Amino acid sequence: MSPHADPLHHRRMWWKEATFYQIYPASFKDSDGDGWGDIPGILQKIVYIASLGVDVVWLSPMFDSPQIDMGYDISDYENVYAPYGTVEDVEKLVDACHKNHMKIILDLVVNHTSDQHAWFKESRSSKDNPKRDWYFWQPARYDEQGNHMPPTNWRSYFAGGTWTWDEHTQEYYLHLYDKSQPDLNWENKECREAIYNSAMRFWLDKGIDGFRVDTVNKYSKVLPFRNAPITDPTNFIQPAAEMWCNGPRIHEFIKEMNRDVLSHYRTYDNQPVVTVGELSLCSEIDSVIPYISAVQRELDMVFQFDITHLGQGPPGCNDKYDFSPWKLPEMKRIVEKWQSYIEGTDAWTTVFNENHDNGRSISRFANDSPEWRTHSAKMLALWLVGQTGTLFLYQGQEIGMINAPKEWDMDEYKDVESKNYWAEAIRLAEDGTDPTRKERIRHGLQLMARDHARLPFQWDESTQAGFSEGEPWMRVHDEHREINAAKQEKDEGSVLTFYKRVLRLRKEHKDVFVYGTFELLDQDNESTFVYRKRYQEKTALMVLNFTTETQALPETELEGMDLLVSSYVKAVPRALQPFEGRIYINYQNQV
Ligand code: TEU
Repeated sequence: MSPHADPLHHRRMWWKEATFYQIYPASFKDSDGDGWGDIPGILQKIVYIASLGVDVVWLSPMFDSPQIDMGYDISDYENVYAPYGTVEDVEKLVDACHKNHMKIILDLVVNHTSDQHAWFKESRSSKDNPKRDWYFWQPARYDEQGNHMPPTNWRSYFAGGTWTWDEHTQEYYLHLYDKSQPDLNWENKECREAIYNSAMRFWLDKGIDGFRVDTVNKYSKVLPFRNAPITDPTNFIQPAAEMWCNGPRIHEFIKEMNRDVLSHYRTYDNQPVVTVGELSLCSEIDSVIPYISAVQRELDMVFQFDITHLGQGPPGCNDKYDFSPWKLPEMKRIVEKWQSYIEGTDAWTTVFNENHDNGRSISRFANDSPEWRTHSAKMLALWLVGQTGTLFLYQGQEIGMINAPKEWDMDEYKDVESKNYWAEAIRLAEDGTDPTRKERIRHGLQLMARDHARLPFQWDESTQAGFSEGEPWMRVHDEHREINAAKQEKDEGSVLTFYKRVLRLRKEHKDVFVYGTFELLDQDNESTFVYRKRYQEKTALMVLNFTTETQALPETELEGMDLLVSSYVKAVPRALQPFEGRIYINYQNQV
């Protein structure tokens, strides 16, 4: 056997080979003209989704919610946000996915609820309410003047502190995100049981095939609560991730969730249900593996976010949107790390570069100008499909959607995080703490704000891009007449046609693309990204040009290899054209 025989010792599983497609319900398709996407809208597009060649739909939260954080603030797990439809509509969607040979997973958002959830309303009603302990309540501390102070100095994700004072019962409650998103207390067994019943079993019983598990590493907090060390002397609030990320009981909680709930369910075609956890602020391989090592029976896989943090300030600090320019070798190091870390383990990895929490990949990682954006989209498609792990695409990626135009006013940004960072920037600039902050944060938001991914899907060239007959909740991209699905469906050279083709190729050669070992070949090159994949005797070479200039091909690596696909209609000998991507493959001794 060659040294590359069965390199990963990985059992083949349906979810490893599947391509997932994330749908953000607010922005996909509005069927009734109220300006909000909805479930019947998704149903209208089910044939389109299936035609992409994806295997699983991941539906972002469609639960009842006041929408302070776009549905990640849930007020009732067992109901659907009325503008999106009804529970019956979701049942129809589950059915339609299955009839079209796709599975469907929902978002499981159980680190926190909305403050409008009945559980929190009860909890906040009195100190002796039976659900008081389902959330984290703490008495105030007092400063020398006798003013009440929050129990700790922690900074929350969306700018601001993690504690909000409740007048009624004279205590603070904890929220890692917005003040409308109080954290559930997983230490309380009754609370965990309620979560399992309401957020999980309710939907699993309706036939869903698994979950994307929101903020999966934050349920266990370091107790008793204490201050985070002061790393930002200009502020009272301090980055405090170590107080809630990968906390002392986290693995116990996830194991319980798996053992008591998930392990009792199968997919519609009688396979194990799937989980993919959102593992933020976790860059140490040794801390990631325990969540996904198969013998641990926790999660099947996780999203690790080093790639989407490229160019951002340290996560959890007030610098997230203070853009720092990066060079290609940095990106390559990240990809190499998270491609190869599962080798020799029983864990599994994921491949993605977009989701609803990030700017569009073309705008961030390549070039979104009219001249280069189509080439950029196709090159990035090859960057993705060659990589080992489960592939996740985000709606609109397949037609090369790009960030909102730079000319847009900050008022067009609707996201709570963008708004809070922008308000903070204005405050810190105007009080003289950081005079250039506004310009820097505006630039960062133009590149990386979560809003960019939330623009309405561009279906066609009509006034609202075919998204809605009414006024969309978020402005439609000015370029929608150029970038839209209808136009691309008819065009052999479009990003959409290319995506369909390369997703098929990924399946045809899944041994080397999905399961192969990864080797980076040009670490220090700032213009090209060349990586090799191997599976037993089979070899593939991905050659990607990240510049607007022609680049040389790595000729010696190409010996004995055949061109499988180029992102240009016509690949020229000996040179990679601007933003061209190619895949070469060695068919000899094919397995
Ligand atoms: O995000 C969790 C999270 O902590 C970050 O990884 C994420 O990047 C976020 O944008 C904070 O900057 C999840 C959801 O994906 C996000 O949309 C929600 O806002 C958040 O949870 C709270 O539920």
